[in-house]
Amino acid sequence: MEEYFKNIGPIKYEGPNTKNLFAYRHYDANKIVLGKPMKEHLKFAIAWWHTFCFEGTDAFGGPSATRSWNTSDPMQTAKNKVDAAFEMMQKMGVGYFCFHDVDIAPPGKNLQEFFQNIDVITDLIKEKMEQTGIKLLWNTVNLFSHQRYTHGAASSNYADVFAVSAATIKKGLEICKKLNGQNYVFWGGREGYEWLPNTDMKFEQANIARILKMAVDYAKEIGLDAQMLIEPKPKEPTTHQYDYDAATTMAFLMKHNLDKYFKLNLEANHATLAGHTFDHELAVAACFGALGSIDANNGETILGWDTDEFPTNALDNTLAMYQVLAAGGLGKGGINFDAKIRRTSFAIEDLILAHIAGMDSYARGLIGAAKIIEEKFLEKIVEKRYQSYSTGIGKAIVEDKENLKTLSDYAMKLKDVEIESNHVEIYKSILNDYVQ
Ligand code: XUL
Ligand code: CO
Repeated sequence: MEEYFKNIGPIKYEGPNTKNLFAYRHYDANKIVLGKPMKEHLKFAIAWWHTFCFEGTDAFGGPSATRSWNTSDPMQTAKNKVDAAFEMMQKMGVGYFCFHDVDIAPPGKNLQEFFQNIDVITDLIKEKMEQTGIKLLWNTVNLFSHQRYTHGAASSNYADVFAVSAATIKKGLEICKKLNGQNYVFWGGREGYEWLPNTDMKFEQANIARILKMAVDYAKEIGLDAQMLIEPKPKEPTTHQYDYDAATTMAFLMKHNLDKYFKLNLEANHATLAGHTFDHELAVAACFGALGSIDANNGETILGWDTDEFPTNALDNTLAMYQVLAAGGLGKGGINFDAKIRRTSFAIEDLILAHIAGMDSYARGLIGAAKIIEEKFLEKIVEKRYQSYSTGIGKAIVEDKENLKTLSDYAMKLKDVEIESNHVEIYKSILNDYVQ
């Protein structure tokens, strides 16, 4: 078997002072943080598409990277990618992976051939999983790249496209069951509109809900107990994606009585595209008890679009991990690097270095967030801000003992309403002390 990441690894923790680029400086898998090892807080996953399929292309140019797993035979290439993936994950000590159906197997001439190819490759993946103990964090199906999905998948104006989408999701759920996936993801690729005046939005959303119900029913039928996840995104590729952000997606799920079956897979770059910070999206999901999993990356705010960079902003990651810890963790979810190397980082070792960068940055985030929690830095600020609700009239309000008439009587008798400053600048400055 060919070695793809030659002379590299195993990648070990060497601490922040190491000069070795091929070492973890902050991610120390077995170090106990808030009572459990880092590797359990940070269930990192490698994304097949960005790591083994992406070759550095952008809108202005073709591949910048050459990968030796590529051959003229698509099935051989797919098999080589399995070897490369497990070699990389083992060398890095990464315990999970994620993929779309199209990432792992060639399309063949028709759906039948595609599904056969998937069966062959998933046999191979299953074997490797058994040998290594590496797990499938989630899989999904790509219902957006093929020409047939030009007008959407479940939201397409063509019933045959809806049917092919259903068949593909059925296969996706079967793959998840076969590989014991912890989660199953729906990202609404082209489920949105290009131009509102030619779109029946209510009809399209009802059809998306229909296919999700079918998926829930089929998962039950085959005994799949993976957590179902929806991944919000506000735009790209459509002008307006229906699953705009966490709040919009929860409203959609609740309207269609699907909220008990789904949690959210939140992606940092999607949050910023929606005009939110990433921790905002995590907090919204947590409010609904729907914080499922993370697609870790960074957007480039100057460019604006979905650049899917590796996450290296320690403050952002600290605030994100704070939300995760405050919500009690991610359950079956994990931290999938939905991130790709820059076009200029075309060397094979960049795949490893970029993941080290992302893992170290999240480890910094975890350590900083744990310190915030241990020292109750933010908890104390929040507690103080809302203290008027812990006694007197405030307590009565949150205990639902008041109404507009009783509050009106109370308010009329008030001489002065006193409020205090937030002192936000100094607390923002002190927060920097927690960033590792
Ligand atoms: C697209 C995106 C997808 C999903 C899975 O922006 O994030 O890769 O994570 O389909
Ligand atoms: Co994503």
